Amino acid sequence: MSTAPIRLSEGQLASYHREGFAVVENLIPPEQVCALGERLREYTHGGRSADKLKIQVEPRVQRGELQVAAWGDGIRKIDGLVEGDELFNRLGLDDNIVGIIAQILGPDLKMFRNSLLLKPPKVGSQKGMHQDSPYWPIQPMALCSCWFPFDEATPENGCMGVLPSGHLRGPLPHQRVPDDFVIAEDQYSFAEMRLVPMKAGSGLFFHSLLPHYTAPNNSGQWRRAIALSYMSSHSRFAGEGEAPEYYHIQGRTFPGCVR
Ligand SMILES: O=C(O)CCC(=O)C(=O)O
Repeated sequence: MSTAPIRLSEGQLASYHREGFAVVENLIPPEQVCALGERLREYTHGGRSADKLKIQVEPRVQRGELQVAAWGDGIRKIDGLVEGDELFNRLGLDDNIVGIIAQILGPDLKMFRNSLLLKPPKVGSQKGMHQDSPYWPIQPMALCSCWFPFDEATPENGCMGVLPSGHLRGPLPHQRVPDDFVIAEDQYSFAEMRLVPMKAGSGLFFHSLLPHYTAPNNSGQWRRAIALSYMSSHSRFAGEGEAPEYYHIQGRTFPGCVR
């Protein structure tokens, strides 16, 4: 039985452009979320080699300030599974995700990055308020990420918090603080933040200039999520050195633009 593709309604699309984000419930079926979670656990807790993965450990674990029972309980981030694992590859090319991204960015698409963002219980630290584009060497600053949790994301375990319409302010001044790079505090108020609790498999689509934040996970529940970040193939590489080759998602490429 074929099911209708999931797309943003006109109202949701208008809301995305106005507020900088849109939530799509039941984006990924529970059995697929479960299979991805199991695959992830094989990498982090045994069964599959993690040697080729780009892994970032929680800073306090890395410095020896916090002990964890198993190596996988201290991981904060894993990059590049869409390129390196067939299950995650299918996710990066998923018709519903890519179809919605194409509604937002147009039909010619490259992937900028994909990151698993893990907040192990009692270990996962906060990610301070930031915009993604100031971290990224891509112009114009108009990428779109699909972020979805593998576990229910709650205020207690570190769901997303966003500053609605903050993307309309353009890039904001950021500053380095210990273990992070965040929007300068005088640029916003935490009171304006909207928390976005989400069920596992629901998707948050957000603009690369939308300020966002996640709290530390002080709960006893895991919060595992993935961020799939896409850009139009009309984008330009504005970083130092030779432009990398980005993962092609669909459509055309253009001379002088990201390859
Ligand atoms: O998942 C998180 O905790 C933070 C995610 C995030 O900040 C991002 O994807 O840019």
